Amino acid sequence: MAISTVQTVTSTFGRFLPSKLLLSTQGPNRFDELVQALKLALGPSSGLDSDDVDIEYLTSLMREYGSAESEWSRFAFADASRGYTRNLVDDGNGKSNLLVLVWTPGKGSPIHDHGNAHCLMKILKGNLTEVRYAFPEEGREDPMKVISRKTYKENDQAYMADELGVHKIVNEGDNFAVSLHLYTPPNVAKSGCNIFDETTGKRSHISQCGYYSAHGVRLPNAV
Ligand code: 2CO
Ligand code: FE2
Repeated sequence: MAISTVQTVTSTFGRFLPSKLLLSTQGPNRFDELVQALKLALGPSSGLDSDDVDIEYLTSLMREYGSAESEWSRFAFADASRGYTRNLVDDGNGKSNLLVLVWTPGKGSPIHDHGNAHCLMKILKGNLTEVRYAFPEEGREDPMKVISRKTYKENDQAYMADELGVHKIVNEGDNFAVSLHLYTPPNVAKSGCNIFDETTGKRSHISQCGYYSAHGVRLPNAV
């Protein structure tokens, strides 16, 4: 992108970014600023999974962002043949996975866990319903127990982790919905996750939770 005019801005996230940013005439993209702020908050690459991330601070950064579709639409690939698409935005110096998920109307995810990682979710567009279940005991065959059901709207935020159970997300609306998810550490990207059968609680391990696109580019043979 040509930078024809140089502007100086101090953004909302300015204290975490260099105080002067060079921006195109199109003005600041606050989504890109959020991505950079999250990356900075996670710290430099250490080659190790960090357990000492400040989830409250990451949550506050995501909360400060007010969704503007033009800012994130380049990551949002829709595919009505799937429940949802997983689109990689950033890997946070190897410390996280930041994904834009695009949810097909009337469809959703299987019930799944989060690989012992933190999951921060923010709605960018539309409404999404989360159904939480108690984490099923391994070896038992029982119908899964619903512990909560909540519908989130644009700019709402949620936190999920295995200690809170497992969940599925469903788009009950008539239009595609979009959400932003930060996972840290990136355990699921490395080792997959478990999905669960609602009627028996039986788990199956999914080793490849792949991406439909990465950094705004559609991946051929996406899983
Ligand atoms: N965890 C699911 C995934 O990454 C999406 S549901 O929200 O956590 O595919
Ligand atoms: Fe999830």
